[in-house]
Amino acid sequence: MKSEITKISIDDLTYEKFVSDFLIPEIPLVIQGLANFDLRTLTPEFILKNYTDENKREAGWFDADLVDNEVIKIPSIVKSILNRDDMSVRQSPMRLFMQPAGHVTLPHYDGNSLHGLNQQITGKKRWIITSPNTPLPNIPFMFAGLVGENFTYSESEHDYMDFTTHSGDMLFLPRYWYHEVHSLEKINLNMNWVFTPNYPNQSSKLGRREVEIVKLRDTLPIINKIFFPDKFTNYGGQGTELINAYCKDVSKLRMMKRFLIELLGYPRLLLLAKQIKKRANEFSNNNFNIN
Ligand SMILES: O=C(O)CCC(=O)C(=O)O
Ligand SMILES: [Fe+2]
Repeated sequence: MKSEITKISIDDLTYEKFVSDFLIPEIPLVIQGLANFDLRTLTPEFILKNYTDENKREAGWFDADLVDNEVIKIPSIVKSILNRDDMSVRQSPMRLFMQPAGHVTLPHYDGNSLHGLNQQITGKKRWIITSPNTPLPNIPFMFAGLVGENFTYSESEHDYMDFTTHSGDMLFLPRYWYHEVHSLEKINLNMNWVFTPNYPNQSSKLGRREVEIVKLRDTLPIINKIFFPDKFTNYGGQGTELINAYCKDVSKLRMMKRFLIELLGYPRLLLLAKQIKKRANEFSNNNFNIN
């Protein structure tokens, strides 16, 4: 079913309401009306000059350490969330995305069980996000959709939302929600603060898949080498403690079933590999490529 995302102005949203109605039940929300940035100083040129450390280049974004200064002021709601005892925050929890008009980020969900608070700075982005209960087919062991370029969402198969973020909007995107993101204006810049709950959530299909994959990665470390670019020992920014918490009630049998389910995706992957690779390359090449 297609549904509307809830939108609430920051003036009408208390931290307590955000936590009880969205963060803990893991429900997406657009918070509107944030005025923490001065667009005269936080320009694309400023971002290009200060946030292109090649050591922090990732698949389709740049990581950055947390800053809270005159130019990038972290909204107080974000600060309170990053300081919570039940959330784990990685070393460089800020992600920057800046793409030209027409760019489409291929459908995927974020690894490391990340929640994101994703603020639109410049331009506009169209988001199509899909519930972790009705996910797209997954690339074996990974977090991107096993779908071709002509994939369409279906009201009968997917619970999804389709909306646009404008400058000053901040999307709370809970873990395991698939997202496909279209860049709509000439320059489209958004900034995502990411964090991982230090408890699993097995109430959805993808939440169950994740704990099974964490168990597999813990039991058969070779899987990490083959499939995952990031260091498993740093899972969710914390490593062992989180890994144990996530996979503690996954039996060996359940883990092996997951292994087999993932292997079953290979024939389809072979069929779609070229298209998916092309889209993944676009995600990498278009980032910060705004001229
Ligand atoms: O903004 C985009 O195009 C992609 C954003 C994204 O994937 C994320 O914030 O996790
Ligand atoms: Fe993402």
